[in-house]
Amino acid sequence: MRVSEETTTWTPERVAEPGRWLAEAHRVVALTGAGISAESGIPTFRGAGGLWKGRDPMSMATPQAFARDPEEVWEWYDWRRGLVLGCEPNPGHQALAELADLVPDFLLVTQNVDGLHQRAGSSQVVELHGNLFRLGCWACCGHEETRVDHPLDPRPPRCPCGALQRPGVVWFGEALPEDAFPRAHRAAAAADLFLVVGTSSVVYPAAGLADVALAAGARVVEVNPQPSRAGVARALAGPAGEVLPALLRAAQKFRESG
Ligand code: BJW
Repeated sequence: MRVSEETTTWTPERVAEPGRWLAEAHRVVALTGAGISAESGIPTFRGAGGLWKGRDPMSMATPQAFARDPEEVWEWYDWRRGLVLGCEPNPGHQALAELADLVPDFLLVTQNVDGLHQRAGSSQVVELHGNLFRLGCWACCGHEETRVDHPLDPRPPRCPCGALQRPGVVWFGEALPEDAFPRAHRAAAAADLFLVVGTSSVVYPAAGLADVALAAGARVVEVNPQPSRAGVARALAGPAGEVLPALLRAAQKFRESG
């Protein structure tokens, strides 16, 4: 559901109260999506600019596409690795890394595969959809490795078992990494405050986490230039790189004065 931007546009005044909620919360979960990396120069999946290197990401991010043409899909992911390596975390990533020091129990759950949260200094990150720099076995032998070099081989390299290797990300119809979703779900169910940042909230099961938190009585705060959710305690329409630092400052100010 799309919420009116007019009534939700962020201002320092509209951030003050959620800042207080943050300062008072014991258990906070932040769920991030592609929008938080947009200001670092990484395109989002849906909406304007959704064509990446002439390809629709939705048609590439499937096991069917890799089965049909592993070299094309591999080459596209390798191009994305290069793109991400040329980008830096932005103030939105950095604010979330700092929030972890403010809140007693903070968990960062991301749908992103770009590793920018870790590069911004977040140490506890649940990656629901894998990571661009991880490689897995297409035949599911269980072999995994991490490679940050770029470019990688022009064709999918071979796994030690002889099968092709594939990008270590989660494609449509595939299960999320073992433990990632149960951990995120447990944290959402126990959260006082749940932040939803830069996601269109259309991909499940990630999008359902905010509903889990809402049903358990948490306040949900959304940060997105085009808020995607109904039922939130506060929608802050604006870019994450501006709104999250303001939210962090508001929480810090409340702590210092309290
Ligand atoms: C800004 C901004 C700024 C811009 N600041 N914000 C229940 C109901 C219906 C369907 C399903 C269901 N449960 C499962 C399904 C099926 C499917 C699904 O959800 N389909 C729907 C699309 C209909 N889900 C799956 O298949 C999942 N697997 C699964 O459920 O497995 C079950 C299973 C169990 C056991 C055995 C086997 C199977 C897997 C989902 C995998 C998603 N993969 C991708 C690709 C990852 C790899 C890659 O990167 O290539 O993940 S798809 C893509 O979408 C990517 C993203 O993580 C994900 C979410 O996108 P996100 O992050 O929300 O980005 P956008 O572009 O959509 O939105 C960006 C937002 O940012 C916008 O709102 C902007 O306004 C905002 N923005 N600038 C803040 N500056």
